[in-house]
Amino acid sequence: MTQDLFEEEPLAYVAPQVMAPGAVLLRGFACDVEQALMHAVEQVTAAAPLRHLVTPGGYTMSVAMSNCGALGWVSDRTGYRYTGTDPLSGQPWPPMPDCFARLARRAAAEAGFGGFRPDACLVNCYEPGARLSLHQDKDEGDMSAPIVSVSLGLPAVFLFGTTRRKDRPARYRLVHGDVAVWGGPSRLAYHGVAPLAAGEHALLGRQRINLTFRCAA
Ligand code: MD6
Ligand code: FE
Repeated sequence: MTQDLFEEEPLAYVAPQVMAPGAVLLRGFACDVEQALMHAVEQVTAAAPLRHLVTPGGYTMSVAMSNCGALGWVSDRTGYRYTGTDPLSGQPWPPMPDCFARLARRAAAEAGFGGFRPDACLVNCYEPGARLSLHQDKDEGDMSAPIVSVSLGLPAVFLFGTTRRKDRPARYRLVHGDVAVWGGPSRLAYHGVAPLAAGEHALLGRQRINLTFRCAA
């Protein structure tokens, strides 16, 4: 038997893999709760549908987004910001499912950030070709809290740089169940996602779902 026979198999979580000071990958950390997460994603996106936001520069994002929790991240021609209501419905964002909050808290603690209580979860849906250009997450009120990012479905190449835009980012292949956490000295690291390759995931089909947890208030 060779290792590559198992290339797409989710690994059981072992230990953090360090990307940079304050930034780790927890490989397979979300695998044991995948069914609960998927069910919750369906509930959230039924109440607050995935949509393609427009950037302040006038581009339509290739990633489709929704939110849950007290605050949700939105973009339009006037800028990026967090809102308490979904601009599509005028209603509050759906509450953060317990399985989301528990996983995010557990992942942050594993990465060395105890007491993480996110108030915002961005749900990102990537179809083949969708990408996210290099950026910093800097619209949040609490920079002492980390970002926790959960990958489900098709694999993606995650780009993770430094706090300087000009530094070439490292590339990490994220698969179903992987969790990335960045905070402390890496909280403002530039990061992004390379164009998603086509494929078919056993549970999610032709898409990647990413859940990004923040303390936004
Ligand atoms: C990811 N997403 O999809 C990482 N940041 O793996 C992000 O970094 C992100 O999707 C800010 C706003 C939307 C995002
Ligand atoms: Fe980001």
